[in-house]
Amino acid sequence: MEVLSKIGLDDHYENKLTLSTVLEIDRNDISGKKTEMESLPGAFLKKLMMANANARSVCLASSDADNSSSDAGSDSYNAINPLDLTTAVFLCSDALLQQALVQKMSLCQFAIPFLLPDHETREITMMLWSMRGIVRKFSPSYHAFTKSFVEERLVLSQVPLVSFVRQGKSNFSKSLILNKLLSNPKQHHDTFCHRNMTCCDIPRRISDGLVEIAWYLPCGNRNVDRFTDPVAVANLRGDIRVFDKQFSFLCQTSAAVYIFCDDTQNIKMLEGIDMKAEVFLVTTSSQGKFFTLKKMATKPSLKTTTVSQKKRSEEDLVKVLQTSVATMLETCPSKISVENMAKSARRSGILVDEDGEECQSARKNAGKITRTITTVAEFKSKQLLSQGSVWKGLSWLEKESYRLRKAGRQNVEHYRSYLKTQEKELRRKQERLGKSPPMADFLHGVVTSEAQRSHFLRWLEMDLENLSRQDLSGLRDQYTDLRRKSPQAKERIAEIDMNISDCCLGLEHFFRECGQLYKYTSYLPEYSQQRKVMEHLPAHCAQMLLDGFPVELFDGDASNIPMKWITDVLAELHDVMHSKSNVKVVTILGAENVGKSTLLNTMFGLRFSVGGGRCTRGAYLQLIGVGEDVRNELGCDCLMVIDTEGLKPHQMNQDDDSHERDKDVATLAVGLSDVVIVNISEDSAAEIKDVLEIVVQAFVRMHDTGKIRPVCHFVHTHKSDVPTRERKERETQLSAQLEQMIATASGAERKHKITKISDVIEYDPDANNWCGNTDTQTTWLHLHFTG
Ligand SMILES: Nc1nc2c(ncn2[C@@H]2O[C@H](COP(=O)(O)OP(=O)(O)OP(=O)(O)O)[C@@H](O)[C@H]2O)c(=O)[nH]1
Ligand SMILES: [Mg+2]
Repeated sequence: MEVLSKIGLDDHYENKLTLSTVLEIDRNDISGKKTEMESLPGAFLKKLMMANANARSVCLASSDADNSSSDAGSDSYNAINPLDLTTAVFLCSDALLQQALVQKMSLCQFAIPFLLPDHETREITMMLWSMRGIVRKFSPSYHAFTKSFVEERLVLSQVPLVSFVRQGKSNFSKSLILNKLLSNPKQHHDTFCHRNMTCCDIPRRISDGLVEIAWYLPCGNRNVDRFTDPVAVANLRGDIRVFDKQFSFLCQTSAAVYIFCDDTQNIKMLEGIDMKAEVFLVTTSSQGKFFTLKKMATKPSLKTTTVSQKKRSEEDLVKVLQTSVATMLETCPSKISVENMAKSARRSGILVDEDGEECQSARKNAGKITRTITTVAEFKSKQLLSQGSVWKGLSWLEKESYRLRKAGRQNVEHYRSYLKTQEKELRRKQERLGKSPPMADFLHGVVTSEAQRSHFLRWLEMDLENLSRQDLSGLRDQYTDLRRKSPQAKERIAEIDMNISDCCLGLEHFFRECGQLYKYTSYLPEYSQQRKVMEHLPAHCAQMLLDGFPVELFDGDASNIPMKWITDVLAELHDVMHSKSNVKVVTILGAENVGKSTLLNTMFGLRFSVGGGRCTRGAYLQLIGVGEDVRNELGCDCLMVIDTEGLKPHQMNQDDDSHERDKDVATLAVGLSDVVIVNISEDSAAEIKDVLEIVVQAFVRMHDTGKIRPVCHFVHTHKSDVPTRERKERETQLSAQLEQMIATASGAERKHKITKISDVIEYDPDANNWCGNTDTQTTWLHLHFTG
C-alpha cells in the first residue's frame, strides 16, 4: 500500500510490529530530533504508549514541515491524515500490541478503531480482542442514590450503541459535532480526529471505511454529565453507499443511527437492510447554513417526521442531538455488549480479530483454569499449594537464619541448624503437596508455542481480573476512604489491606507457584520427570519478560524474593539476548498511591498495574530494549524498570512485619538501582518526611556495602502548576531536609564517614528535581543516560 511505504511501514504489513520493538529506546528518543515521515509511526506509537494526549498531533509537525517545503497545491499529498496513520499502525501491529495501543488510547480518551478496513485484502475486521483490555469506572443513574461507581470491562458492558454515519459529501464535520456532543460543558475534548484539528484537508486514503467507537461514561456529577447513563458511539468514516457492509452492521447493532446527509439527496434505500435501530436524518441545506433533524419511519414506508426545525449554528444542532440521544436512552433502548456484536459481524461478512486458532485455543486453556474458581480465597488455599503458610514460613526461616532475632541464648550454629531442619521439613511438605490440576494447566499454557503463550497469559490475566474486580474495587475504595478520613484507625486499615491481599488473584500468584515448584524440583534427581518438566520454565519466563509482561521480583505477601527462580530467569535472559544483557536498573520509591506505577507507565510506555487504594504489592520488573545504535551511548543493552509497593510509614507501629516491610522494600530498590526515582506527593509534608527518612536510611545502609552511588531523582507530583519561585524554594527545602536526615541516619547507623547527601547518592538539586508528570522521558533519558 502506498501509504504504508510512504511512512516506512510496508515491511510490517506482513511482519508485524510488536510491543517490545515499539518500546525500544532508539536514537529518536534521545536526540529529540524533528519527526521525519519515516519515523512518524514510531513517534506516534511511542507517544501513545506514554498515554500522551497529544499523540495524534505528531502528524501536524510533519505536515507543517512538508507544507513549508513544498509547492502550494501539492503540499497535502506529502502529508498524512492522522486517521490514516492510526489505521496503518493497527494494520501493521500484532495482536498484543493492538491491545496495548487500545488501552492507551482509552486512557487518552481517544476514539478506538472498531471495524478496521484493509484495502489490500478488502476485508473488514472487528477489533474485539484489541478492545478487551479496556476497564473503566463510571457512575450510572441506577447508582444515583448511593453515588457509587461501577468498574467494568467495557466490551462486556450492556450499553446502547448510537451510530453516526454520512451519505454523500457533507459541508460540515460530523466528528467535530460528535466531539461537542461528547464533551462535558466546561471541558472540550477531541475524542475523534476532525478536519480542523490537525490535518487541514489532507485526503484520507486507507482509513476510508474505518468505524471508530468511543464511550460516554457519566461521572455521577449531574452538573457535568451530558448523559446520565453510559452510551457507546460509533462513527463511520466514509460514505454509507460505499461502505454498505459497515453500515448494515451498524443498523443491526445500534439502538439509533444518525445519518448526516444533504437536503437535496435521496437517502440510500434502507429496505434491504435488517434494521434494528431507530433512524434519524440530520440534513443540511445546500449552502450548509441550516440543519434539520428528522426521524425516519423505516417500516412500512420511508416517511420522515421532523423532530427539530431548522437550526443555524452547530451549537444548536449539538443541543438538539443531545436531547434526541438522551430521550432515546431514557426510553430504554436495546442494549448490547460489544462481545455480542461479534455475532452480527460474522453474519455481515466482517472478520473478528479473535477468531484465529491461536487466540481461541489460548482462551480455552485459560478458561479451563478459571472455570475451577468459585472463590478466590478458596482457590488460593486449595490449588496454589506451595504458597500461603508454607511459603511464608520458609521466607521467615530464610530471613531468620541471617537475622537470628529469636536465637536467644542458644548457640548460633545450633540455632541455624535447627532452622535448616525446619526449612527441609517445609520443603518436604511442599513436595508432598505437589502441583494441583489448575497449576498443571497453567504450566501447559506457558510452555506451548510462543505466539499462544502471550494470548494465554492475557486471557488468564483478564479472566482473573473479572473474577476479583468487584470485591477489589469496593475494598480499595474503602481503603482510600479510611486513609483519608480516619488515618488513626490503623488496625482497620491493616485489616482492609489484608482483605485486599486475600481477594487478589493475578498471574503473579501462578508464577509464585512456579518459583516454588522450580526450587523444590531442582533438588530432585536429574532423571526425575517432575524436574524435567520444570527445567525449561525460566527460559519461558525470560521470553515473557522480553514480550513485555511484568514479572514479580519481590513477593509482597510473603516478603521474600524467590532467589533461585529469579536468578535462573535472569540467567536465561542473558542467554536469550546472546549475552547482551548489560542492564541499567531504574527503580521507583514513594508513599502508597502517589502515582508511582502511573509515572513509570507514562515515562516508558509500560503496563504496571495502576489503581486507586493500594494497588502494587511487592516489586515487579519490566524490560525495555535499547536499540543497537545507542547502546554505547547509554552504556547498556536494556533497561530494567522496577515498580515497588508504596511505603506505608503511617502503619509503622503495627506488628513486627509491617515495621520491617518499608525497610525491606527501600533497601531492595536502592540496592539494585543505577537510578532511583523518589516520587513524593506535595499533599502531605508529614508523609514526605517519613518517606524520605526511610529512603535516606536505605541509602546509608547500601553505602556500607560498597555499592556505587545511584543517581537519585525526586519527582514532586500533582503540583505541576506551581510557580517557578515556589518550586525553587521547595527544592532548597528538600535539599536541607536531606542533609539533616543524612546526619541523623549516619549517626544512628554509626557511619561517621558520611557527612553529606552526595556521599550516598548522585544528586544535583538543580537537575534532579522534577515537577508533576509532565517532564518527558526524552529529556530525562537524554540528561541522565547520555550526560
Ligand atoms: N490526577 C492525577 N491522578 C493520578 C496521577 N498519577 C496517578 N494518578 C491516579 O492515582 C491513582 C494511583 O496511581 P498509581 O500509579 O496506582 O499509584 P501508586 O503509587 O503506584 O500506588 P501503590 O502501588 O498502591 O502504592 C490512580 O487512580 C491514578 O490514575 C496524576 O499525575 N494526576
Ligand atoms: Mg503502584
